[in-house]
Amino acid sequence: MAHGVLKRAAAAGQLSVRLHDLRDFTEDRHRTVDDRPFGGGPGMVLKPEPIFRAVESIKFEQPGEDLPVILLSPQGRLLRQPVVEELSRQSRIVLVCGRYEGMDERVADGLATDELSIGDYVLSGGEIAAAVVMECVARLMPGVLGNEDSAVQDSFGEEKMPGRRVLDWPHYTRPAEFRGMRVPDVLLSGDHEEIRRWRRRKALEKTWRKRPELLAGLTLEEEDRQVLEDLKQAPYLPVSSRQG
Ligand code: 4FV
Repeated sequence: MAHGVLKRAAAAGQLSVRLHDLRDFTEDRHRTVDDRPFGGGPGMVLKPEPIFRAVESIKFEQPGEDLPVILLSPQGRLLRQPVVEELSRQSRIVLVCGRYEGMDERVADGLATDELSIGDYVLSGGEIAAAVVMECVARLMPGVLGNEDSAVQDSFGEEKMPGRRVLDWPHYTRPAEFRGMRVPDVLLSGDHEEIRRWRRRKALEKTWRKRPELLAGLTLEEEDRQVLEDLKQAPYLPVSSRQG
């Protein structure tokens, strides 16, 4: 929160984050938030009561608000840019972060409105996953990104190819030649139409080579269909032998 996009979003009054310590919602003198799993097994499980009380205290502030309560866990649906755009349209969201082996299942069944995963791997806590969600959403807040980086040009950005989530085109900056590796001539040509076409082709090419599943089922415009046709014909040339 003290750096980068989240700091700028808070400074721009676009976003505020409150942290709620589950121990503040316990009633025993040991402020217990976890317990051993029913049915045995290793590790501990977060108890339901502190989580329910914490979220209900937030809901109590604005009765009637339909407040998204999102669990971060490997069991959640995968966080992707369309989900980030969806969340960025909400006025308020609650992110519930797990610890230990996870949370009592009644949190998912009886309190959460959604469950999100940042990827198929296991963290020690949901906080980093929550930070990923906050960073991605903050970047879409108006006035948060300086012109040095723009959400518009992002990979998967709706803007780049409306309706299509593709990988980014290659970016280059000075020097034009580095260790014998030259920047593609078209980018030095000043011919913006040619540059637009080159970038679109490169974004499609990268997506087709690295993430073909992103292109599945897409209706492509003629320009893009032609590019993919060419790619299918063109023998795959390793990176080093390709120029321009
Ligand atoms: C996770 C993920 C994740 C599971 C046990 C926290 C951990 C521990 N959250 N995307 N991947 N959570 O690994 O969101 O409680």
